[in-house]
Amino acid sequence: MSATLLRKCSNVLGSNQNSLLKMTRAASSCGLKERLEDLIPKKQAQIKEFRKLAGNKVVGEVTVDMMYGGMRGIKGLVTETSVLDPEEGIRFRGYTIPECQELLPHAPGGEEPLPEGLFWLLVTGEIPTEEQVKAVSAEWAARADIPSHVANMIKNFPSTLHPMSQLSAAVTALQSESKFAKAYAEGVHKTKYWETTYEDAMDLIAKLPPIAAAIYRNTFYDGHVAPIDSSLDWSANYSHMMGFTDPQFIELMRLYLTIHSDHEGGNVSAHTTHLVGSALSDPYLSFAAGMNGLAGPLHGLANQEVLVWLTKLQEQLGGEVSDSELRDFIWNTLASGQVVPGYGHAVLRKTDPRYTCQREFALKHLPDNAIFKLVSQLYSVVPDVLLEQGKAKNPWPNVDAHSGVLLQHYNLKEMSYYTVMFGVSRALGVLSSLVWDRALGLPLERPKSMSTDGLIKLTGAKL
Ligand code: AMX
Repeated sequence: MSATLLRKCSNVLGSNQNSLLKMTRAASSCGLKERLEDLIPKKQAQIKEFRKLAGNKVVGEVTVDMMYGGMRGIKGLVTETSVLDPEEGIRFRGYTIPECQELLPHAPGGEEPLPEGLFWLLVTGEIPTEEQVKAVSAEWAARADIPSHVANMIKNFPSTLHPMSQLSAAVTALQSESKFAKAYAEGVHKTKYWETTYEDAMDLIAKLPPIAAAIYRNTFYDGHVAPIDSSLDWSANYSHMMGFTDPQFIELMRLYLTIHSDHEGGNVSAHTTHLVGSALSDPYLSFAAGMNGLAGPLHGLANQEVLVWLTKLQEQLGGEVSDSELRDFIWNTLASGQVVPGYGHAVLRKTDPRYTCQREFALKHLPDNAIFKLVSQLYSVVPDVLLEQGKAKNPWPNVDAHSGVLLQHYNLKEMSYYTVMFGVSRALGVLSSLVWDRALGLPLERPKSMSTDGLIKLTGAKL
């Protein structure tokens, strides 16, 4: 550890540093923050130069249908952390999911990537070393304390309050800890915004497992949450706090928390976090807003909806189901004006690679599981029905078609909780983007809207 690094870390800790362990944790954080300090001016200079050269180049067109059609296909956002190709699926900083599985550090004896490594990759664009990833794990464990008002608030929520509402409310209440809000109130210079955004992002990511675990334990069990173990990684701690210690479940969590993290900038949770952050609302408020969007059934809540739908299907049709019975069930869903949850996507036009890697996990670890077999059978039936119906642009499964069955297998049966886990993972993507938003000085987001009358006039349409 260099002298400068140590000095910085001492500053972070202040005068009440009480152990070498604490100092090492702070130093590790400085590693990632220092990397950013190095990268940010380079990116700022690149964008300045690029805008000088190409600032007035046209990158797309906007049609009337796009305006009424949820802005599909309009290129209007810059997001550095990941890009979604309709045919290929997600790339995190240029790396596909299989590449991340191979290249990102694993836990000892494990095969799945540690989400800490994915976070480092999203923030810096670089594959971290094992040491760097261990340092992030230690850092997050060290920052995981939640204030008593948030712990008490969660304890007092009625178990009838949806876990996503609990998450959103708890994160909003955690805003009392925002270093960004404090620095802003004290008049910090705008060039320094990213530094406290980074601190808030690290704190919030660290505190999400204890918050999410408390929501789980309070809503469905006795409220007891195991304490943070500073020797464990983020996913292992989250699993233990929820009450799950099976090493295979913890491996699943590492995969789950990695693949749900980011899906470029336009999806509802990422876009909302970015939009709210653009008003300089702090990372807690921005992320809570993103979680309110993730809680919608067309977005993150689809993982709950899939299980609810599968359960109905099993109740109605029993265990062994023929393809033709499945087809009828799917057609009934469509005829009643509902969507088939877990299928379709606003951008993707092929099977979601996040579905595929979960399927591979299932083939390896639970090939004989009855619901997995049903999910596989649906994979061979649903796309044909959706194609025959001819409405959905993408008849293939998305991430949510598969996640629930894996959780069910390891006894995490409470479907209404599934979107909270998605949310814990999503923090990695949207908060690393928020750090870059402030580092690049992205302004208040404010697209132009028009009325129908104004559009008719503009297009000269004769009605
Ligand atoms: N079942 C039934 N109908 C579907 C469908 C599905 N799975 N997917 C799309 N459609 C319908 C749409 O509802 C729309 O119907 P309309 O013309 O009557 O309004 C039509 O097909 C065209 O839609 P699209 O352009 O293909 O999709 P979209 O971009 O408007 O919406 C999505 C994308 C994901 C909301 C949609 O596919 C859907 O509702 N899927 C089911 C819910 C789901 O799985 N959501 C999770 C997505 C992933 C995530 O964010 N976690």
